[in-house]
Amino acid sequence: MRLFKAVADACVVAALLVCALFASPIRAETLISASCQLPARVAVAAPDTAGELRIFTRDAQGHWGPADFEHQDGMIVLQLNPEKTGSSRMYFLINPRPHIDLNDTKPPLLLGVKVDGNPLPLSTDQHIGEFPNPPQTIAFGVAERENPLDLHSISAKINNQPVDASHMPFSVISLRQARIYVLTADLSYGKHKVEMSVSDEAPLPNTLTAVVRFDVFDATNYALAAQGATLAADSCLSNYESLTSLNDGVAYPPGPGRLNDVSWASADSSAEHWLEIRFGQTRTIGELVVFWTLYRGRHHLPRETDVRIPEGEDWVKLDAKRIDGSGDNCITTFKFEPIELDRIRVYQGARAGSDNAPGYMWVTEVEAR
Ligand SMILES: [Ca+2]
Ligand SMILES: [Ca+2]
Repeated sequence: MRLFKAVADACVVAALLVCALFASPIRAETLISASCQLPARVAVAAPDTAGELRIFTRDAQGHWGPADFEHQDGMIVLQLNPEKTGSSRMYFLINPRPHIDLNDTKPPLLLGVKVDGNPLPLSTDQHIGEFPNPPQTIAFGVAERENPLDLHSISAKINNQPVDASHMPFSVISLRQARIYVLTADLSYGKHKVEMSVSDEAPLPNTLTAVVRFDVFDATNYALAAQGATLAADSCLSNYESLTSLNDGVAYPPGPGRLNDVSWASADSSAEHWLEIRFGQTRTIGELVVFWTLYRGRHHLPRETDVRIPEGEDWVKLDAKRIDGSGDNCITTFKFEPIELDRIRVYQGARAGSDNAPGYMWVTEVEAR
């Protein structure tokens, strides 16, 4: 009995809230949603327009049909019947526009995707490759069969950040067809994800989302996996066995975490540590850049580090100028006379890591050019 009263009270509160929201007369198409677990009645002010009042509600199968209501003294009284609709969440649509297909459950269609004018396969989520320069524009052709497109719903994100309207122009071909452009020319090196969304004008909108992914790489950086390079290391700290994040072009990974998805750490030991870049072919190299890991404000820049090249079975130190970054640039740049080679190593001296972690080497990215 106590439970019954609590639920009944909740229904009354819901009803009062709906009434408060619609104290002024309804003029245009209006969607009302109400939550109630027991039969109840909700009164809302009636539209002040003349003509027939049309009110629809959704049944348990999601179909819209005429709603039970009374119209008197300028008020509409709606019957909330959760048993009949099969859900505690009920929807009422008052005076829908005549051309709207209420039972539309399909999102707009993707008609085509183009990158800088070149058509791509028709897919709502695709990786389109690696580029030395970012694309200028990604264009999405969209069409809606059942209802008009809701042009106010058009949105885009680049790397999960909302795109400003000035970088997302669109052209309207008809009420049901549009071309939406996302401008991507300003992107830097690394992995990118461009996401576009658009909805239809169904009472409960259906949304199309299309995603295009690509990588932008520095064409002068021969250490990149995209350039055919692979990596090797003397050892790995537990759970840091993968080296793939060290030559993926992302030198400044987002977020505070520095796990193996964005960095590699050697074993914590008293040995020298090294990371080897295997170019896969002979390259002319005169600069090696190491992005050491910066974690929770602590730099893991080693006290001793050098570059070595193969000589027979040995690795010999290269006469290189070492330039360390400052501030948040936890970087060492080695500069030397350009030399032809197919592999090169960066070493960290024995127990010569950072002051707070001398036994291991911790790197986020390497570049060679
Ligand atoms: Ca639709
Ligand atoms: Ca990286």
